[in-house]
Amino acid sequence: MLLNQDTIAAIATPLGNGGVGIIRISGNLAPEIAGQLLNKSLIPRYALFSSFLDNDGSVIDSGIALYFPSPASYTGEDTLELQGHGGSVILDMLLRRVLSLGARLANPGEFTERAFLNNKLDLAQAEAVADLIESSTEQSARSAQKSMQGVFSEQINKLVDELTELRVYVEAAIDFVDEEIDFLTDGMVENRIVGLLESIGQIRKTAQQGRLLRDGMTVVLAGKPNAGKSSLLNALAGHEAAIVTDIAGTTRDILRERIQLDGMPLHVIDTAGLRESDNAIEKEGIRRAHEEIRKADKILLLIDASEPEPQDILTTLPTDIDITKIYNKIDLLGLSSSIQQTEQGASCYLSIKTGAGLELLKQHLKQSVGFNESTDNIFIARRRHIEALRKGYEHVSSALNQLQISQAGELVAEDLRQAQISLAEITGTITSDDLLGKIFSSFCIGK
Ligand SMILES: Nc1nc2c(ncn2[C@@H]2O[C@H](COP(=O)(O)OP(=O)(O)O)[C@@H](O)[C@H]2O)c(=O)[nH]1
Ligand SMILES: [Mg+2]
Repeated sequence: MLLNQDTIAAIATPLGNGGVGIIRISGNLAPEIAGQLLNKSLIPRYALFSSFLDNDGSVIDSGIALYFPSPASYTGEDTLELQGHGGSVILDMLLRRVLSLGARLANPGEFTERAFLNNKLDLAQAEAVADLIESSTEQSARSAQKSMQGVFSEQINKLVDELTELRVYVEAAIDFVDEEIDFLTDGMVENRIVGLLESIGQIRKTAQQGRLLRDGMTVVLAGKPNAGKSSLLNALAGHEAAIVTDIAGTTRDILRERIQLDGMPLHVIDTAGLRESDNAIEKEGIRRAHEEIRKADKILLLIDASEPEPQDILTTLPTDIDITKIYNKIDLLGLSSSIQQTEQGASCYLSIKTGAGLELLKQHLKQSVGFNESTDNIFIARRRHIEALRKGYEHVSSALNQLQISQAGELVAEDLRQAQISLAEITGTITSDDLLGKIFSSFCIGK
């Protein structure tokens, strides 16, 4: 994407009335606009109290002007910031005056887009700027701050560097045909590929947590009819969202509730009970239940603790999604509530009816996103990043396969190159205009 030369301007503070309102101007015309607008000369990076003048010399407003000459500014361009009074009419008047001096209105995210194009920050950092502004919890704000400071990008850059180095080595091995076999079978390449897979796997895990902090975790309630799925939805939502009866097969449609657990966003989905059915409506409900289960970040499998374990249902659930078994109705058995962590996942014993164990379950849900723990190591991430990491991982896996099975140097090198491309999309060293347009257009104006 080419950097255009227009000078852009926008009100950077939110709409409405406030103590201070800020207008930002970025581009070559910024110093000239300052010359026309102010009655004093600017000193770079010094707060200058000045009048903001209209073209007839009358005073529109007065306040602080700040000038950041290129390249030491947010966008990397000459930037002028005007801090006036925060009323929408007065700010509009000032903005119109700035536009009359040659600036044009900035598009959403255009300041940050310029910062990206001028190498002030990479794409993951630019996205983190928007994520920081939009954070709805302290944890997501902290992890967005991490990404913005480059913690995520640093790890990606390290991976890309390692991939490049290894690819160059493999390509060199191909050129020395006689020695190719030695180069590729001495174990070094294989060890390094295995190491790369481990590193990508680790970063994927953290990124996945970061994405859940940003977007919220999707939890699907699944299980046999009458296990207590709808009761749990109501208990978590704190109101009667779903109909609860002792008639098996009450829930057919999918029910969705957006819930905050102490500030952690959670999407809870109630589904039809899983069982063999001849009823066309119930069958459709069960089909939809499976569809939601496949898309979940976590499955809560509701089990009536007073009944035998539903092995038949367990085998129909995806193996790559986290499952927590909820043994409900412990009040019928006189058991006390508890939660156990096993290799296969967690098991939680509770009674939705008496409320015993619900708090344990909530803690468990927060913990599985790392919400309760310190967010020291978590950086914010988006679905796009997870997808790029997944592709990168697959290409490196494929490289390992090529090496072990066919010892085909060219194919190994090609897989490593593809992995490099996938990962570089995260920081934006390789991107398309489409992607940039999509990312920056979702920003607010003035950022
Ligand atoms: N004794 C007891 N009954 C419960 C408990 N949780 C739910 N139930 C009852 O189990 C029946 C089925 O509940 P429901 O939430 O509709 O189950 P679903 O079919 O899985 O959605 C209802 O009569 C509930 O009142 C519990 O913890 N203890
Ligand atoms: Mg139900």
